[in-house]
Amino acid sequence: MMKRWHAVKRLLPLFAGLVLLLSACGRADLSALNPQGPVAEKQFGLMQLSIIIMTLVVIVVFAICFYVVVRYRRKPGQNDIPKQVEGSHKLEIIWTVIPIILLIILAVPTLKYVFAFAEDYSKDKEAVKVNVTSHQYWWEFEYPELGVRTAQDLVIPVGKKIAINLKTQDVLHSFWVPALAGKMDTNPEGNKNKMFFETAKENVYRGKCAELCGPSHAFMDFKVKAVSEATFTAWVSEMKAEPKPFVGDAAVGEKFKTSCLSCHAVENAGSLGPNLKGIGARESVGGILLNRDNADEAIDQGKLEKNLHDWIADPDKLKPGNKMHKIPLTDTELDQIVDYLANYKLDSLKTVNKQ
Ligand code: HEC
Ligand SMILES: [Cu+2]
Repeated sequence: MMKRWHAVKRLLPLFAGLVLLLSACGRADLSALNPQGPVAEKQFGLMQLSIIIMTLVVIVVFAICFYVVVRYRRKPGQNDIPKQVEGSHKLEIIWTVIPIILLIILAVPTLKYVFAFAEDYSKDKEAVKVNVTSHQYWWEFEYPELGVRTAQDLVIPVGKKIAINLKTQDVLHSFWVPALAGKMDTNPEGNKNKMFFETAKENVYRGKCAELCGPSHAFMDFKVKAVSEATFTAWVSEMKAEPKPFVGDAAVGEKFKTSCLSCHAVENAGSLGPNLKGIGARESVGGILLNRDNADEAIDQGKLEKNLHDWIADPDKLKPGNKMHKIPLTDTELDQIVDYLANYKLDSLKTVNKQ
């Protein structure tokens, strides 16, 4: 009795660890096990189907195994070799046919959905088209039919199919929003992958790069911001409007133009670095420095300013190997640039950001 208790006590940290580990599963904004849209739901259905079938197989096999071990164990005084069953047609047919039937049960819905998920909505008038371009280590989102470009936060309307066209600017990456759809590789131009998803729930979903792509791969996070259709329309017109002029000293504005806008854009143009239009309304800086901890809170202006400050002061420290280098700035220049960016808000996202 004492001994058994000791064993349990020794295993306690392991159990506690497992509980802690598993309790992190199932976040509605990050988990494939907590699907938030029809594509993810069907994919979750496939997972459940295979887990149920596999569990039944394990239970039956183990039950038979235990039964045989106990029922046919060697009895005291038993020295003869039991009846051998090798070459039994009956048994061989049973253990060939049952797995085939199970595989067919798995294969039919899997194949059906593989084709359904490959459906191309890029010509569908109702769908919102987005060209996703992955970069080491950030995400660019272009809405070709709307004439809008943004980065890091993919803003989508609820209830509409989002037709995604994937490509990479450099190495292979993989686009993954676990709560909305399975992952898909981003390939170089000429070999585009397509996918789609939708959600009915307004929320901020977390996305990840799911293909090891360099030293800062683990920091290549992004968000999908699902908003109402009205908010989305307002967001699009705001994104198409003229960029907000620099506030602060003219000389700092000039410095911002020459030192920062050589790589960044505040217009709807392609650029070497992420588009900075409306950066004060984003969920994060650099994809990883969160401006609020969850979507029911307001964007924390203090956090946002600190994040911008930390990022601009030393980007390589936060994301080793990224393509933005440390730029020599005076404190005044840094403060004014942070102030401009942190207050570059978007009215359309005000309620979404709970301001
Ligand atoms: C050599 C090109 C280059 C220059 C010059 C440059 N950046 Fe960047 N910047 C980048 C790249 C590339 C990224 C994306 C880094 C990543 O996440 O991997 C970035 C990211 C950022 C981000 C985060 C954007 C987001 O969506 O979260 C901010 C803010 C930023 N830069 C501000 C500045 C400011 C301010 C300056 C001028 C002082 C500047 N950058 C100069 C290339 C540049
Ligand atoms: Cu990556």
